Amino acid sequence: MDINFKESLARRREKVEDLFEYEGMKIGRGTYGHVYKARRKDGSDNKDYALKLIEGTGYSQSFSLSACREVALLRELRHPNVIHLHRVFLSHVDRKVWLLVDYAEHDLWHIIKYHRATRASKKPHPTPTNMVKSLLYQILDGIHYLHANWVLHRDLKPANILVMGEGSERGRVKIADMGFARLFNSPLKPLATLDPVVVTFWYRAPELLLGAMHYTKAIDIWAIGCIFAELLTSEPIFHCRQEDVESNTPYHREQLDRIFTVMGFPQEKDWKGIKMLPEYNTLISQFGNQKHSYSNYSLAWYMEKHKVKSDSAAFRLLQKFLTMDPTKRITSKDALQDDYFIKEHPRPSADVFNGEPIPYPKRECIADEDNKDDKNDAGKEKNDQAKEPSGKRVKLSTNNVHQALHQRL
Ligand code: 0SO
Repeated sequence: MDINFKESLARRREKVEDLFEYEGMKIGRGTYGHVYKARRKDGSDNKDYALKLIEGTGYSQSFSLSACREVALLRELRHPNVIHLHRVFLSHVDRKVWLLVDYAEHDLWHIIKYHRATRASKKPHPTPTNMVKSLLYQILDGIHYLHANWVLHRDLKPANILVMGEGSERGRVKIADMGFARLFNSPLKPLATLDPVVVTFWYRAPELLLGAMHYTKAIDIWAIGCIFAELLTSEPIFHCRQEDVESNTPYHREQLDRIFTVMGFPQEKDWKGIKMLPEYNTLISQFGNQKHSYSNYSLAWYMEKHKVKSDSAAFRLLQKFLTMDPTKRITSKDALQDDYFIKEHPRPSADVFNGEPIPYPKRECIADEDNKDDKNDAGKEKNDQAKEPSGKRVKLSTNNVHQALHQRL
């Protein structure tokens, strides 16, 4: 490229640090990079934004291909319940990519944790029932949009469901992805081989645990069922001791045991395709002669224990999400039309907080040590939630990545 042209481009290029104030405002850190809370310096709006910094690692010429993927995906999507990418800043000199996205003050991981903590107190208050309904409706709306566009989420869990705080979008769900699982685009790709990391399989559909080769919409729907149950009870429905992942297998005996202890053991008449799954033989050899010990368990019994009536509209819909046979699971489209939303009052609201004061604490800033060795800290930020290993770094010329992004932007 003409050197003068290149220089004039560099001069005219807007810099993130000239337009946004974010110093000392780090709110998230992980293997993916860093997230800052940010404000426009010119005050042209008074909104908060999140700035996600994706760094090429210290190794020169090495760059994460995931940055490319994330930008390519997010710039195509626009829906009120999916995180919005406002802008991308490329900083050529230090080879950084900055994504300017919505700032959400809350997320379901913190919201559920808050309500769960109140149970130990004198006056427990579970998540309000109208809030549960509005949350579920907006999650389904966002997922229906993604699925209609053949985008599968693949890692739905409470930490990825953000909720907007005070402002013009108060109480609106934004589906996001902190972006760990996405780096493993095949469900069979081992989460191991990197550092021993703690991962949760609580939101994983049974067919994945039995070795299904592809992600499907039904896998996202199972996860939504798990989140719905957790909102209703403040308890992760398929809670399981967290394993250190060192095996290469998708099969996790303890997680399957937990699912059967809630749902009962799957009967072949209910799930015809189960025999075709790669780990079916493992399942039968390990559970075959004890499957009768699960015969007293059912979702209805589990939910009744947690004070959710099995003749309620909420329970009937939950059962349609948490159906073992993925081909029989409800779709997001049908779920949006369910009696729970259409017939039963109250109707879901645009502000999930329903105009009530928001009791949840705001996000706290974390120390910005500016260190290069965040990899070791990544596993410590949330001790009750999935930790997934660092991104697969792809050797690429940084210049090529910047060029690829420039062509599309
Ligand atoms: O706000 C954030 O963090 C705190 C801690 C403040 C909550 N982080 C903002 C993350 C923004 N990125 C994001 O949501 N990415 C993303 C969304 C999605 C869909 C599926 C919901 C559309 N995918 N991704 C995504 C894509 C993430 C990572 C990669 C590599 C690709």
